[in-house]
Amino acid sequence: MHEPPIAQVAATDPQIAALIESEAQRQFAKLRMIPSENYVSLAVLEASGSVLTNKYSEGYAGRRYYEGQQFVDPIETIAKQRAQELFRADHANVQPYSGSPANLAVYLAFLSPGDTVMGMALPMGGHLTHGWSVSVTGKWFKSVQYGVRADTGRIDFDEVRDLALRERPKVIYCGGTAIPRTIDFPAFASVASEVGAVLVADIAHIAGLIAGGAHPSPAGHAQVITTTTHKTLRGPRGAMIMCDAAHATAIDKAVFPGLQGGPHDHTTAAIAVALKEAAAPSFSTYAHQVVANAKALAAALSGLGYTLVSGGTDNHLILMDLTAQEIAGKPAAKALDRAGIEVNYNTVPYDPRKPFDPSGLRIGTPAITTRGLSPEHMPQIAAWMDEAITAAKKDDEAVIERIAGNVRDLLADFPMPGFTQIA
Ligand code: DSN
Repeated sequence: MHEPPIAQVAATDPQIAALIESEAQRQFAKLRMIPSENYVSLAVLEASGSVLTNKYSEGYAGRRYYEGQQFVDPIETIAKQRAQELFRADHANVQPYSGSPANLAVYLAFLSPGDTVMGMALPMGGHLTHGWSVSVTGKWFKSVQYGVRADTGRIDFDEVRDLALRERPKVIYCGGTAIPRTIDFPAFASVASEVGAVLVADIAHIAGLIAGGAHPSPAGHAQVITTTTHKTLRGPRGAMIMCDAAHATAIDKAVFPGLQGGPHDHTTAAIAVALKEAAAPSFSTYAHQVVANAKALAAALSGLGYTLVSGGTDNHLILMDLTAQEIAGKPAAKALDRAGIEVNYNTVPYDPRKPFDPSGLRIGTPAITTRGLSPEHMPQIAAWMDEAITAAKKDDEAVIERIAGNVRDLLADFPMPGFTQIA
């Protein structure tokens, strides 16, 4: 049974209602370990499913192009203020629809087509919108990309500095989607200041860890901070841009009217709720537990002989390199999914295989931490992962099915917000 009940969807559209129910059941029964996913609270679910979806609000609080903003204006102002306080920023814009539009707004604010941007290459752990070749950010701008060292799996700041001095980018991005180590914001700030670039910290993956004090903050180092709101931060699907006062007008103009029309007010309200939750002491406990779980899982996987990029993790994610195994990332991820353990296949740095059939697995602990799992559960999860990968190599579906049952039994005792199991 889904909670809150979706009786109206069931009456109007039983087909979609049944699919939503099945997805809720799936989310309850699986170890969801895709590092960019989580479970939002019922409060966040309620706000994002509210009547605010009926409203148009182009513009900003007090300067809208539509009437009827008596309640939307304070909602957006509260969301902005909470973001500014939590991330210690002069200014926040909470309107970007998601992470890619947030990053595009940064390009619009500070670059013209053909200008140079520097970011981490996607296969090294960066993001599409940090200048990767297939993205508009790599097609319309001159993009120069840094990576990690093959021997350490970590960023080499001599390389970053040399590249910046040679290419003189106007914008430098730090952060990404598959970086298992702490991001050294002061080191990036020093390079950016040497070449006069705007430093943008994309903290989408680690925003919740930063809010909870489990990762250093880019505040005071990056002039601009972009983030999604739905990963470790545990809010609705959305994004924010935070910046210093000097860049506020450029960012606001770029988001609206530069790139977007009306903001999604229901999302804004849900972001406000999530930010309130993220400022509570219990969120700091969650953030530290996410990291403790990832470290415990990394230690257990290493102990079983698996190679981890950079040798381990400082944050919420683990990048497992299967190049030495007789199985690639994709079949391993599919077998794990059948075993009730949901991860995603991913490139590893210097991957000899193609991006759609890469050598790695990306594994994260935010969602299982929200469910209440703790470091003592991690050796068992690592053992199941190992068993499932070994079984996949031998086409042993019986083992995989047995693990899925074990996972279901374990998770039955850990509640999921938005779902009540009724026998
Ligand atoms: N697709 C997101 C992730 O999974 O990391 C980043 O945009």
